[in-house]
Amino acid sequence: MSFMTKPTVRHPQLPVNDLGLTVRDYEGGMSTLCAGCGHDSITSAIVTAAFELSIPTHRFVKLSGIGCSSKTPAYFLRDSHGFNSTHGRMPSVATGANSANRELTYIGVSGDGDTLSIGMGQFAHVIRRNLNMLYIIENNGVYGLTKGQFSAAADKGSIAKKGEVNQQPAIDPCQTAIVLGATFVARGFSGDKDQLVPLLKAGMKHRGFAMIDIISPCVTFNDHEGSTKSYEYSREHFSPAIVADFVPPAEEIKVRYDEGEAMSIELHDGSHIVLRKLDKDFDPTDRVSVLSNLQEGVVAGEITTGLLYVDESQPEMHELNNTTQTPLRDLPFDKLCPGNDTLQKIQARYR
Ligand SMILES: Cc1ncc(C[n+]2csc(CCOP(=O)(O)OP(=O)(O)O)c2C)c(N)n1
Ligand code: SF4
Ligand SMILES: [Mg+2]
Repeated sequence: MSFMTKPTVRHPQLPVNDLGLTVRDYEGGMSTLCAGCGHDSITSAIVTAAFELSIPTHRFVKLSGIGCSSKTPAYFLRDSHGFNSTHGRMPSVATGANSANRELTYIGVSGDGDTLSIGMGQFAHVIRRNLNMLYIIENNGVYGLTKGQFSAAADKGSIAKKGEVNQQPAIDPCQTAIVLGATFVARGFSGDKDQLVPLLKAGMKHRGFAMIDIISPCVTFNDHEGSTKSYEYSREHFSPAIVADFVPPAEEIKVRYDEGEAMSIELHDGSHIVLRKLDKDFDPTDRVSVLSNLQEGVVAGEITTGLLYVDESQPEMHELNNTTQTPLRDLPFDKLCPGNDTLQKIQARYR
């Protein structure tokens, strides 16, 4: 139960991070999701990533829409700021919060329905603004919370639990995000924490909009034979294009890779993402070739995973708008408020 506090007893040997915090400090309330739901595995990966990055818990903001996926921010980072908004409208709330304080780390959790159905308009515009946030889609191909209707991410031909066949093609969030101009696009699988944690860390550290589409099976409504978002199907068709390692600024990149098989991308804070290419022709900085590679994967029925596209050069929303570096709460009141005379003049224009 999310309203029940987990016991805070800690094993004395539990490792601590650079802040002296344990992984328990990054957890949240008890999950109320179905046992085995992929979303709980993603929660666990978020907790690990935040702990390993040693970001103070009160410097996070977690935001969501509506759905089983959107409930999950209650299960991690109990001491951070949070806002559970309305269905498909999380990007507006994230934009408002980030406008007021650019210094915090923003994590948005959404579902495939929340993003690709009702929230598609908001999704497009938050990408276009390059809002500095990590946007996670917990993608199970169904509306889990409302009992298993097909979402816009359900593949054509996918079979529902009661036998209905989906006739419409799926919207691929990764291809869509790249076409709309997203500057960091990745895909993972809830059942592969080793791949997911470095992707989440890199996404939290990317300057700009980072989207991770995470295949997250719904064990109650979409984990049967014929579903293309089940554990079995995902494991069989999993095709990593790239393996990502996250290296913090102070750490030396020790691991050596064969030339042509690895590339290192420096993030704005000096940390690196080291990418081991499994397919020599895959270049995550070349938009056109990434899109054609993803499309080939769709035709072959494969789920291409890893860091698919990254561009560290684009300005994020505050840089585009030349807004103040200082969070609004720290600005002197006379700088924030234009004063009574100015407000009267503005109001007079509308009379
Ligand atoms: C405006 C509005 N329309 C419809 C709903 C009903 N509704 C609640 S959750 C949901 C779909 C959730 O699906 P998804 O985002 O994929 O999350 P999941 O439960 O699968 O994790 C819908 C249609 C709502 N809450 N608000
Ligand atoms: S209904 Fe599906 S998505 Fe929702 S908690 Fe249960 S398994 Fe997870
Ligand atoms: Mg869903």
